[in-house]
Amino acid sequence: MPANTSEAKRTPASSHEAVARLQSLLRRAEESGRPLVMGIVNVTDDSFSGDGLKGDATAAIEQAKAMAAAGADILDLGAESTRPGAAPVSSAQEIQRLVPVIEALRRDLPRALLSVDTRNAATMQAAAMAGAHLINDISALDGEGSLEAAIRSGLPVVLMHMQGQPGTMQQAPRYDDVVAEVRDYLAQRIAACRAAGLARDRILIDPGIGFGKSVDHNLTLLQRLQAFRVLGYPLLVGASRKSFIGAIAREPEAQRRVPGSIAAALWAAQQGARILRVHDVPETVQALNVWQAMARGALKAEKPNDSA
Ligand code: 9MG
Repeated sequence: MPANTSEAKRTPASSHEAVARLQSLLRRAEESGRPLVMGIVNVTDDSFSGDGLKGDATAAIEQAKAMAAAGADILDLGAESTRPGAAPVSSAQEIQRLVPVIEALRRDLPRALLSVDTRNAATMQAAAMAGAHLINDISALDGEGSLEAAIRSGLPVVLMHMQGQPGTMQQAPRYDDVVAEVRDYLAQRIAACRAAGLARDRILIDPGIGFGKSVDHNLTLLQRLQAFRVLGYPLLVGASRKSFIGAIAREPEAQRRVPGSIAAALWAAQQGARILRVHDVPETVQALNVWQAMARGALKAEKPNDSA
């Protein structure tokens, strides 16, 4: 069926449905000892295609479907590049790009859990109305009106740490103790969200690999991921294709950082990350399956009555 917005209905996920589905996935991850895979879907600007959607929307929908078929548990849809130096995108542009994609995916992939990567309050609201299930905010709901918008949406949220702003954050990142400072920041944002009425089961945390951090800051955070357990919230880690991998591997091309990204994903899984945000879904799923089978010592998980 062609991806056509005129056919797509707006079906906002109820707060209960969004939270229950996320919690059920997280429980499954906890029980199996294997993190969830969040596939990164970029809805960037492009020209119109022949099906009534902009070309970027069609491409994003196809990419999301391929990721879901390859085993992604969550699809993270973003319309603003947060790469250092990238130009900011207005909330109106973000909404224009994201809403048709969310609506089409709700119709075509009704079982997919849809996350929206945004730091704009208006986009959070529009995405929730269109049917998103999760808000992924790199500024931890610290932007104008974001906390209120997220609470009103009823959706769960990812609170991520970032030092500075995307345009300049990599110029001179500085910490006395990167683990303690990132952890304390997340603790403060959790406290602010809880005080404003965000329920405990609507919060996920993320140390923000690559966001205002040097290569060594990133490596220290990854080495000490377990230090975030004391906060008591599920941990999301996004290391995929990031520049610290390029620095270690001496690989300037982000697309050629897949092996390093998989190494980082497996490391984060071993350290207790509950969600891995990745570009390369089939490769990461295969690596996790092999890793998990070795940890189990068997091809398949034992069913409760298999041993009888
Ligand atoms: C949008 N985005 C880019 N990198 C990210 C990361 O590491 N975590 C989260 N939550 N979002 C990210």
